[in-house]
Amino acid sequence: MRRKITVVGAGNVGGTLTQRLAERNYADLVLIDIVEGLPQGKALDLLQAGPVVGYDCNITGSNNYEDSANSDIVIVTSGVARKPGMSRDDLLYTNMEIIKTVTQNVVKHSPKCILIMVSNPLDAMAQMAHHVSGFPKNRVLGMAGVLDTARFRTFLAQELKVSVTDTQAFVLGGHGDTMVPLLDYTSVAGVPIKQLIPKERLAEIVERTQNGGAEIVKHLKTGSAFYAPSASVAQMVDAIVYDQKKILPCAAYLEGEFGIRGLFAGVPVKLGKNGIEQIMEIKLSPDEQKALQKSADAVKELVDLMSAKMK
Ligand code: LAC
Repeated sequence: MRRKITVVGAGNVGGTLTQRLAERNYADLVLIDIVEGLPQGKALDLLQAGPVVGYDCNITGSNNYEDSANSDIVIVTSGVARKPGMSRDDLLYTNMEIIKTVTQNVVKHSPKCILIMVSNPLDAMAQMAHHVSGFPKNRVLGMAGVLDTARFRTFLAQELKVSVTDTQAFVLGGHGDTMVPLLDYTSVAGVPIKQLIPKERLAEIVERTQNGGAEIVKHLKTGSAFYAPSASVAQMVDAIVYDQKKILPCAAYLEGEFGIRGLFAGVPVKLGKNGIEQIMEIKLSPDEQKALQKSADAVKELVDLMSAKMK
């Protein structure tokens, strides 16, 4: 049987992600949305690009989760996006209801899938999906670290006028302005970043990374980023589909790792065919550990708000 991947949410992230996955040609795809016609129209349009681009996977658009049945991987992009001036946290109550319903539907039809969460506030929504699904922790993860790291790498490459492919970095923590770029694990062609960029300038680049999503929302005015977010998800899907055992920063459920318990936060994980196969407990400096804890505390605040609302 062909591999099957479902993308829930046919907005900009979902549509662009479906295009990226179609062009990889490794799975049949289902695009689901509650808006009638939107997933059908986008799926048909993508299908008609197949003869030109050279992919032959099936792409179905639907408003019905039955069409997503028995998916191997389900990516959830549903929910409202930020408007200028809003933080990701401002989306909490609206998106938690959406994610609850979506997760119930996904689980009902694809009980064995790996669930990748993309909706914001990311870590809280991953926590919600984990809770509602009852899935083991290796099968629920969130996309944010790859995106945040990509932004950091882009800015570093711009600063040094080098290829982005030469930059290596890790951004951990929650997907919010408390995220933690790890400078000791950041390098350019193997040269530690601290040798290449003065401290003050590096701090500015870190700050721009932390506000990377908001910078784009400010430009777009009517929505948030989608090219880099969808590319980041696609890299995670590749790691799972090809069982690459790739080390990527992802939101994962922590049970004591990095001193964090019972909470999702962005950490380096090994991604393979079983989803999260290992959490890499890399060594952090005391400052970084403190910053990661602060970031986890920010996630905890949101999780507590959700728990109170659900009672
Ligand atoms: C961003 C939003 C999607 O970081 O969280 O662009």
